[in-house]
Amino acid sequence: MALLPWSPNNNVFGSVWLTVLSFEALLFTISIAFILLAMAKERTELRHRTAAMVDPLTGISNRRAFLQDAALMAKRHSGHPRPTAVLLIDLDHFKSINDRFGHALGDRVLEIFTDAARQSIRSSDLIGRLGGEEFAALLPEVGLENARVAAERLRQSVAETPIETAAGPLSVTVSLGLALVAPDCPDLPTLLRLADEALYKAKNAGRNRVCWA
Ligand code: GH3
Ligand code: MG
Ligand code: MG
Repeated sequence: MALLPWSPNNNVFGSVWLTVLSFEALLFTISIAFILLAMAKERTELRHRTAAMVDPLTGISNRRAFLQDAALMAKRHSGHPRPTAVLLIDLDHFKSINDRFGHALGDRVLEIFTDAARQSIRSSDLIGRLGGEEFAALLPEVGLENARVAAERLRQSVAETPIETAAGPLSVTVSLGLALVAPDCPDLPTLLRLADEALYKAKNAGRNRVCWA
């Protein structure tokens, strides 16, 4: 108020400046309200988008997000001299773990497995939970030998890390199917099908092993 021009009749409330100032304050309040509303809407949208893409138990990509990101990544790395690999991973006899130790421990096994899997691959590789106790990873530019090493590292780290339960340590194993982009560059669905066939082989051969297409 001290900075406002002096009003001759000294009637502050009748001054046009007060009207201007009040109008400005009103505009300011309305703008802030709109900005806050827009921010809240954006946060809600982000939360919904994340919920649609992230598996709530393990915090990694769900099936939809994995398939979407993997298709993009496989395409981006196609033509590279070192091929891209797909790994399908399935926990062995998981139903029996649930049956013997309860669903809550089963959930914990899935979380512990996810941590082990993330540590066995590069941070630039993709990993996702396809559903239940089945997971997939996309390893771009690895080649067969490195992909086998990564798969074997993961298999071993799960097998060698028993999970503490009230009834004592529980040993968990996984079976893995591995497929590589062939020179004729098949698409992701073909790669996943090949990896699934390899996983089936690993299960039939006695589980706790890596097989490749
Ligand atoms: P295999 O070695 O042949 O893979 O046998 P499996 O018992 O692992 O496979 P199966 O498909 O028979 O059983 C999978 C089980 O996984 C059945 C289902 O109840 C359980 N499951 C699926 N999702 C979840 C989950 O989010 N949490 C828990 N605790 N269990 C789950
Ligand atoms: Mg299983
Ligand atoms: Mg399964």
